[in-house]
Amino acid sequence: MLEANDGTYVVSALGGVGTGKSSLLNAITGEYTFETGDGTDAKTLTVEGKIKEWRFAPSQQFCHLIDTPGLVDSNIQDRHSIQEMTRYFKSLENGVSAFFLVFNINDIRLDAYTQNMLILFHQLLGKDFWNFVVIVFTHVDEDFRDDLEDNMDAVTASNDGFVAEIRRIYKLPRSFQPSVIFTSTQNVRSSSYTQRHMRELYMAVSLYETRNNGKRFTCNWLRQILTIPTEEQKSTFIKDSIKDAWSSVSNACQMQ
Ligand SMILES: Nc1nc2c(ncn2[C@@H]2O[C@H](COP(=O)(O)OP(=O)(O)OP(=O)(O)O)[C@@H](O)[C@H]2O)c(=O)[nH]1
Ligand SMILES: [Mg+2]
Repeated sequence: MLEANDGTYVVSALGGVGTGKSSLLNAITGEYTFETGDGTDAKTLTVEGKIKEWRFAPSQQFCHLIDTPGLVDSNIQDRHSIQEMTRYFKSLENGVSAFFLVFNINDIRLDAYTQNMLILFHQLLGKDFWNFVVIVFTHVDEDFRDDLEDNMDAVTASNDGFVAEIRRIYKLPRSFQPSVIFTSTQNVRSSSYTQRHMRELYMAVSLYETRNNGKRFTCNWLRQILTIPTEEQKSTFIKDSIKDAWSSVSNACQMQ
């Protein structure tokens, strides 16, 4: 069993149900590490972390991969999932190198539900969260790549693209230029196309480590949780914060 050390990259996949989070982490490891579903019902139900080698990195690199349940909508189940994620993240001494926000390229609308999900992360984790975000689009399979050109352009369009919209909605500075990776998660062992994208993803994380001067993501909220003496009090505090963040999400929606 591998153990994390200071050089181990810590990465987590976040996003809606069935977008390919578990498949993406599996592609990084080159093996079936996390269970995957069929994209309809939620498959990953708990937060799970594994330390593995980044299989197609240019040099040997270990990574602590954290798979999370897909968020479904603003409801009790999501609150529970976020509570579980918090429990896991607060136990990470070295912080997080990067969060992969995972979307399916066939569904690139920044709909209300996606916006709510992002507002919630923003509220709980703070603005600094965005400095650690890599945006990953799955389902860009090699055979269909040409047909998906329009969708890819719509993501990166500088004025009204997906990334520009995120910048506008969350009032992020122009310097918010996240790495955006378009990939397939399929057949990584045999497909040099998928392998190339896993290297690209690795380079994005490595770039963030350099850009953030080796400082990994943690935030006041997570630090605050660590100082609370008992597990029971921690749990109440986490629940209350999520409730507060959620009500500000609902208020924001009512105002729209
Ligand atoms: N063709 C294709 N299928 C993909 C790709 N990525 C994921 N899938 C399929 O999408 C379905 C859902 O993938 P998962 O990895 O289980 O998605 P998830 O986001 O972990 O889902 P939950 O855990 O339920 O939230 C599976 O059938 C995958 O095989 C991709 O890049 N290309
Ligand atoms: Mg999953």
